[in-house]
Amino acid sequence: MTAPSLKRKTLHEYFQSQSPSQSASKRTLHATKCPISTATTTTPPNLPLGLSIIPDFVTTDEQATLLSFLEAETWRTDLSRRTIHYGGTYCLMPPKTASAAERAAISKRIITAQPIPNSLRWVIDRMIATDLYPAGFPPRFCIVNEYCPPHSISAHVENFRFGEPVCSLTLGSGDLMRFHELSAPHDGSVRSFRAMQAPRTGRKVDVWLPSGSLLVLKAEARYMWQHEIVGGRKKEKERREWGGEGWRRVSLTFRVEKGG
Ligand SMILES: O=C(O)CCC(=O)C(=O)O
Repeated sequence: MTAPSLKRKTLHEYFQSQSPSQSASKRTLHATKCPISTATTTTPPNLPLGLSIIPDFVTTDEQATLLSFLEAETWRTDLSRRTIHYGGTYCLMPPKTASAAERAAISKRIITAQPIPNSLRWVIDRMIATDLYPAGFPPRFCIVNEYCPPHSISAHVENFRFGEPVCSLTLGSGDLMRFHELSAPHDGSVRSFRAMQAPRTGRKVDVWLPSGSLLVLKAEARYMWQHEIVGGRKKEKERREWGGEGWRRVSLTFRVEKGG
């Protein structure tokens, strides 16, 4: 019997042939203790302008329904954390030989992916009912990220190809999101390593994302602050303290095309 390859799939391989649905072990919703007072973390005095958090945007039962639906979906494994891209995939890695013009074109490119499924439609309807998006211009893009204890997402600003707001729903365990203020707008992607070149002012703010909450990023918070989920060994230990062995956050980040 051949051992399964441990090599991560490349983005290219994914879009040549969709991988079969990964057998997903049944995971249960796991309560997390908020590490510090929610009042001080969700509304720190220096909160980036345009950032808001709607607590309890979905109920615990709704979270369980969403998580069990997502579990049966096809997940990508080309990063350390599992992801699903609905609507399209972007922030593509340019070949080393690409010219500046080719790089700029690639950074704007979106490869069509399966549309946001009907089972997630009610979340969009609720965001419309909350006046986050107009009914005639709902988000068509959603990235699902699964974070288990050591996982992270590097600091970045959402691609300027998309408009605002960018909304991220937290399912399962809560976590901290770190924001870094920039001195100028910069949407260099993590994949191209350009996100690391963004000009930071040095101001950073940690914001607690409670389970079931919706993070809303508009204006400065969307364009002038990078957001990051810090992972690694120290964070892994903290997450186990907050949520035990079952700590797991799944986020759904919705994006809308510009022009709405
Ligand atoms: O996990 C989150 O809430 C944010 C995800 C994110 O920033 C992304 O997918 O680009």
